[in-house]
Parts: sequence; C-alpha cells; structure tokens
Amino acid sequence: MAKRALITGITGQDGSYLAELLLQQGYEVVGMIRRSSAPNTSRIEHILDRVTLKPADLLDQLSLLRLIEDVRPHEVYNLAAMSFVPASWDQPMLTGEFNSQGVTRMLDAVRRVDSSIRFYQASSSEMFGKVREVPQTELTPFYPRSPYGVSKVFAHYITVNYRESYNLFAVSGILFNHESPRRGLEFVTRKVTDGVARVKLGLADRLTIGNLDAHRDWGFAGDYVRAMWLMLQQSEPDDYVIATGVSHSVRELVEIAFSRAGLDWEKYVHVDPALLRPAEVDHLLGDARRVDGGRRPQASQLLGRREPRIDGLTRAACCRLDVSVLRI
Ligand code: NAP
Ligand code: G4F
Repeated sequence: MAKRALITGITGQDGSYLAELLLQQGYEVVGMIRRSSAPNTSRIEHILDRVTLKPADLLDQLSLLRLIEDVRPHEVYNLAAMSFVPASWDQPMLTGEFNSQGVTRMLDAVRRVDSSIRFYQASSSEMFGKVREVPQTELTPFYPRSPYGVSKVFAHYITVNYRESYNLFAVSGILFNHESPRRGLEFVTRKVTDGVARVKLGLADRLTIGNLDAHRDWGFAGDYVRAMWLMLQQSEPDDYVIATGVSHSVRELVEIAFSRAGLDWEKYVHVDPALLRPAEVDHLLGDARRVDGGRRPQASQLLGRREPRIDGLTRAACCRLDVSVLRI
C-alpha cells in the first residue's frame, strides 16, 4: 500500500519540491491549502493532476482536526508559515498565530487522531539569530532577532515537547536558507537576480537593497526537501541542522549576479536604509556534520549532495526573465 503524506504549505517553494519528491517515491500526496480569492497554485501547476488539495487553515483548529481525520496520513510535513522575516515586525501577533500556535494546533490534531503519524516541523536557522557560536549546530543556543525567529523557537520547542510528552515521532529540521527559481521575489536571492535582469533589459536603472554585509549559508531547496523526507524515515525521531557549511555575503551575491550579466554592480546598486531590519541576523553558517555518539546518520548524509557555490546559487535563484537575460 502506498504511503500517504500530507503537506501544509504545498503552494510554497519547499512544498512544491517536496510534493514532487514524494510523488517520485510513490506516495499519495495530499496538500493543505487555505482559501484565496484567486488561484495561487502556480508552483504546483505541473503536478496538479497527481496531488489532492484539501482546504484548511493554520488559524482554524477544527479545520485541521477534520483534515487529519479525513486524510489519515502516515506522514505530515508542516511547512505552512508566514515565512518573510521583515513582515513579522509589521504583523508580530499574526506571525505568532501562524508560526507558533498554528504548529501547536497541527501537533494536537495529529496526536488526537493517530499518534503513530510521523510529523516534520520546518524549523529555521533564523532561530540562531545573534549567533552564540560559529558554526551553528543542533546544540547551539537560540537567540532569535525577529518576531519570525521568536515564533519559530516556540514552534521548535513545542515539537520537542509533543515528542517527549506524547511519544510522537515529531522532528524539526533546522534548515538554513535555501533558494530556487521558485523562491518568492521578495527574498534577497530572487530580488537580486530579477533586479539584474531588469537593469540589463533597460526596465530599471537601479537595484535598491538593504544590508549588503549580512552573510547567509545558502543551499538549494530541491536538495533540502530530501533531507526533510529522510528525517521521517529514521528509526528514532531527532532534530537536524541542514546547511552547506559555506557562507557568503549579500555583497558577494550582488557582485556575482551583476557580473554574469556583464555589469558592474557598483553602478546600479543603491542601499536604502529603509530596507535595513530593526535587528539583523548578521552571520549564519551551519555545521551539518554533527554525529550524536555515532548513533545517528550524519546530517550531511541526509543532505547527500555537493556543496553549492555562490555562482550555483545565483543560477538556482534565476528564472523566467532572470534566466533569459543571465543566459543560465
Ligand atoms: P513559502 O514559499 O513562503 O511558503 C509558505 C507556505 O505556507 C505557502 O504555501 C502558504 O500558502 C502557506 N501558508 C501560510 N500561512 C498559512 C495559513 N494560515 N494556513 C495555511 N497555509 C498557510 O515558504 P518556503 O520557503 O517554502 O518555506 C517553507 C517552510 O520552511 C516555512 O515554514 C519557512 O518558515 C521554513 N523555512 C524556510 C527556509 C528557506 O530558506 N526557504 C529556511 C528555514 C525554514 P499561500 O500560498 O496561501 O500563501
Ligand atoms: O532573503 P532574506 O529575506 O532571507 P532571511 O531573512 O534570511 O530569511 C529566510 O531564511 C530563513 C532561514 O534562515 C527562513 F527561516 C526564512 O523563512 C526565510 O526563508 O534575507 C537574507 C539577508 C538578510 O540579512 C537581509 O537583511 O539579505 C539581507 N538583505 C539585504 N537586502 C535583504 C535585502 N533581504 C531582502 N529580503 N531584501 C533586500 O532588499
């Protein structure tokens, strides 16, 4: 019998790659979607005939309970969240409702319906915030720097708590930034590649950006969803850092993206202080090689791929307009 997986956030970047992977693995895939006044399934258009979409919302406990009762999944991947960090300062309460209480609602629905369901929570390197050590591992203390980061710390610990309180197979993937052509345009990688393409085509004369000095450990989303799946296939539930172990600055990203189009970035990039964050996460660098007493597989094995370079990242983030202009 095919395994059945429920993905919340299937319309997002990660949800779309994960749905593809699980279909390849022979799963029956059900995606949770919230109501919207217009279709927002562009990232999963190519697999719509192979997945089932069911309505529910992280804000509505009854809808989640009904969904789990109806689908009876073997595995739940909880990817749905308000994922854009700057928006969390504008809507801190709603961010907590989605990202913290939404996870509690999902976990509680799972334990009430069937405590054998395996549960994946999308935790984030943003939890490390003002980092206490470099590189960051599963044991690095959290120091979140945004309402988003704070909300994810709550979600992380409520997942650990449900695992320990109710013996659920509930795990958190502490994923560092991962990008792709399906990344939303407001995130820095897509904003840069799209901005370069616009300048190249004469559609814009500048790219306005925020903090050029921030460093991120960027990977490819298509790789990272495989790590999510593997975490749920282990014999024991545990939490893993997933990262490349390589960090680059936003300045380097901009430099390389413009140079691919044969342009000198310094002529076009303008820093707008309004885009600086009230509190910044300056430097993320993940260590995914930790082995816990030799008992569990290395997280790098879970990731199982080459180290991406920043040029590859630029390529990974490009699409449509960006692709044709940057000749990717
Ligand atoms: P994304 O592209 O922004 O997708 C977010 C998804 O959540 C969308 O499908 C969205 O649906 C859904 N959603 C938001 N609020 C919802 C609600 N109230 N009810 C139901 N669905 C809701 O994010 P992503 O990059 O794929 O990230 C997936 C998860 O990983 C998120 O939890 C994110 O915080 C976490 N994460 C991401 C990264 C990264 O670098 N990408 C790193 C670490 C952790 P709509 O289409 O309706 O908006
Ligand atoms: O691309 P970003 O917006 O991603 P950020 O804030 O690191 O968050 C992403 O990764 C997290 C994992 O660590 C996820 F949990 C989260 O959901 C999301 O996927 O910004 C990256 C860096 C920041 O330091 C920001 O200040 O780029 C800097 N930046 C500079 N100029 C900019 C801009 N970011 C954006 N979005 N737009 C700019 O103009």
